[in-house]
Amino acid sequence: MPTVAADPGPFTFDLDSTALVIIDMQRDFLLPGGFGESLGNDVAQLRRTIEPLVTLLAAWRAAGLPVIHTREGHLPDLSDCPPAKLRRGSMIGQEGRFGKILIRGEYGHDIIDELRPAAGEDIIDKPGKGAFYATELSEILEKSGARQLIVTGVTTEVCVHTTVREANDRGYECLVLADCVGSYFPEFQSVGLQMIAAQGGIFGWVAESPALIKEITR
Ligand code: C5J
Repeated sequence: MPTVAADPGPFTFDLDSTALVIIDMQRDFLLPGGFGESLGNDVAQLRRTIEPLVTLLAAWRAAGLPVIHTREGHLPDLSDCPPAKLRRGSMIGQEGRFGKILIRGEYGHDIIDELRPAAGEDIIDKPGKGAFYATELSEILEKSGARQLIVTGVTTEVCVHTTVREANDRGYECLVLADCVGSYFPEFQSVGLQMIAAQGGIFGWVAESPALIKEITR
C-alpha cells in the first residue's frame, strides 16, 4: 500500500478507500478585494495553497480517485445561519464586492476558477465550519467506502481543523497536507498543524503534497 512520510510517522493508505477533501477554496475567502480581505486579512497567506492544490488535484484526478469539495455558506434567507454565528459575523448576507457574502448562488461563495469542480465530483454546501455538520458528507463517504481522507483547503485553524476533528471522532484517518492548507495567520498555520500531529497524531498526520503525489503517480 502507498505510504507517505508524515508527522508523527508514516501514513499508509488504501487507494480504494481514500478521498481528497478540498475545504472552502471560495472566492469570498481567497480573492483580493473579497470578504476575507475586507476583514483586514492577508489573502496571500491563503493564495499560496492554490498552486500546490492545482498540481495535487490534477494528479488525483489522473489517478481516478474521488474528490469532494466543500463551500461554507448560507441560504439567501439566512434561515440556516444560527443567530449566534450571525451576531459575530454580521457581514454574512451583506452585499460585498463579489455578491452577498457567504450566500449560496453568489459569485463570491463559489470555488475559485483554478480549482473548479469537475463533473461528477461532490460539492458539499455546509452552514458550519465542519464539513460533517448538517451535510450529506457521512453518507457520501459511506457510499464510496472511504475510510481515509486527504484534507486540504482553508482555513487551517477553522474549517480544516473542525472537519478533521469531526472526521477523527467518526473513525476516519486524516492526512493534512501542510502546503495545501492555509491560514490568514502564520502562527495559527504553524500551531494548527502541530496540533494535528501532536501526541502521536491525536487528530491525524501532516505531510507535504509532493510526497503524496509521488505515491499516486508511480
Ligand atoms: C472561516 C473557513 N475561516 N473556511 N471559514 O470562517 O475556515
